[in-house]
This record gives sequence, structure tokens and C-alpha cells, in this order.
Amino acid sequence: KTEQGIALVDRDEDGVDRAFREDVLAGLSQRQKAIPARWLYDDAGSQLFEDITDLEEYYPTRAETEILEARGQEFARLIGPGRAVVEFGSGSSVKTPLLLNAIAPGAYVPLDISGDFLRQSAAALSEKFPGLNVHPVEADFMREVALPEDVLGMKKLGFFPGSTIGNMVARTAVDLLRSMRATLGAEEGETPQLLIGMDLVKDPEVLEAAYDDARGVTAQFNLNLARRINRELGGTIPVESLRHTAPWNDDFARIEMHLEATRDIAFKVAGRNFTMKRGETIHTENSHKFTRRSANTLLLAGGWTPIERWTDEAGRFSLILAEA
Ligand code: AVJ
Repeated sequence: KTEQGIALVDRDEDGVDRAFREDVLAGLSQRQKAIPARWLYDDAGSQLFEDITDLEEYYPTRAETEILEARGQEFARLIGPGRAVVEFGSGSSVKTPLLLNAIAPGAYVPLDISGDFLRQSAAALSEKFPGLNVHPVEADFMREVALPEDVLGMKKLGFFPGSTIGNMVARTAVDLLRSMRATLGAEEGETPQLLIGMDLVKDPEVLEAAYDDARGVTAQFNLNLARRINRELGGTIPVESLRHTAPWNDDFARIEMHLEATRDIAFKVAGRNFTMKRGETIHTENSHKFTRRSANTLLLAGGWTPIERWTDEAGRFSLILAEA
């Protein structure tokens, strides 16, 4: 269990994030080079993702917001008042207020591994909802998290918008859904609920445009990872010789992001040598897309029974309410 107030980033004597270095060195040593997507989100990457959500081509944020705006009365009926809303991730200034306005919660508990983002968004939310008990917890929600004492007696609603679950392969997604059950008290005989956003399978051209926009913002988001490696790990990656690609992988129903070498290159990272042939890639992110059935199957495997499902008018994105 993670507790509040513990520094979650383990740095060596030179201030290097050890987990980042290990993940990058291991990932660049594989036959198919791959780096976990979580490292895309440093300050610059998080800002670039914010910019992505404003893009014409990137529909998920607008589609999910549309559902949250349209379905408030149904949330109120199915979820009811007085629940402690536990948000996995530090919350969006747009989506979270829409949910909280609809259901009259007993408390709001945002969980995030980044204390800075967490405190910022918790403060902004407290200002918007002066009467609400807000209890931010700095924690890695991939594991069971101990919730603050104040909310232990309340019924819980987990909130996991944004189709962030889509970043995980099935095994990791199931592990997370099971951790959420534990965090929300399902193993103590409570019946928590989970409201989760899951993006839907659609025309590959629409998906590829959403992840490779005309203005190149998503390309900058992806290339920022190579810049971050150079900056934080003493890397010499020739970033101008990498290009962003976002192919649809139909076998796994996911958009993949890669950084592709446009010529044969050689570089160092943290004192180690690596090469890439022209056309070779570093796999940097998966964004799985779901059907009604594949979404239900994943939730059931994670210990959650779907009880209601909404989509936006255009049928691009789904929001599912489930019960443990
Ligand atoms: C933040 C994981 C929901 O997969 O759509 C957007 C990340 N990557 N464009 C997504 C992302 C490229 C995004 N999530």
C-alpha cells in the first residue's frame, strides 16, 4: 500500500530517475525497441497532450465530455448522492466538475503519482466546490492504495475517464481493474462502482488521423520522449533522424505510436551504445480501441460487472458504469 507524503521518484546521486533509466536501457536493448508510454508525460509531454485534446482530429476528449454533459440525470439516478468519488489520475478541469455536479458526492479523492499536478488540480477543484471534502493522495494507483480515513465509511465510485485503460495491454489492464476493486473496498464486502471511459473501434483512417494530426502536435508529443532521454539520461539520439508514425494494428485493435529511424543511426544513452537501421522503430505507446463486447469482457475479467453504457451521438466513444 502506498502512503501519503513519501517521495515516489527514486533518483541516483546525479538526480537521474532510476526507473526511467532502467526502462529506457531495457527497452532499447530489445529486438523490437519499446519504451513504456508513461515516460511520455513529463511537464512538456503533459502540456503537449493538453494541446492534443484541442485538435480537430482528436475526438476522444470532446466525445467523452459530450457524454458527461448529456447524462447527468442518469448518473444521479444510478450512482446516487454521498459517494466518495475516487479519481484515478489527477483529474481534468472540465470532466471532473461535470461528474461532481451531477451526483452530489460525499468527498472527492484524486489519486496521482505526480504530486505537483495533484495539488494544482485539487486546489482548483476545492475553489469550484467550496463545500466538498477534497483529499488528494499521492500514489501509484497501479497498486492498491490506502484511502484517507475520512472516506472509509462512505460508498465509493471510481472514476477513470479518458480511455487511459486503453494504454495498457490486457494483462496490465486486468491487474489495474483488480487493484481498483481492492482500493475501493470490494474485498471488504462493499459494492463500489466504477465509471470508466473506453474509446471505440472505428474507421482506421479516422483513428490514424487522430494520432497523426496535420499540425504535427502528436509528432512533437512522441518526439519529446527522445528529447527527454537526451536531456535526462545523457543521450545523443539524433532526434531529427526520427519520425513519428501512428499505424492501426488490426490484430490487437490498437493504434500504436512509434519513432522510426529515417536513416541508419548510432547513439549513446547513459553510457551505452545503440544502433537503429533505417526503418527500424521504437514502440512508444498503445491506444487500444474497444467494441461493446471487448469492453465488457475486459471489465468482467477485472472483476467488474457493467450495468450501463453510454456513447456520444456520433458513437465514437463509450462511458461505462460497472459494479464490483
Ligand atoms: C491519454 C492515453 C488517452 O491514447 O488517446 C493521445 C494519449 N497519445 N495522442 C490516447 C495520446 C497520442 C491518449 N490517452
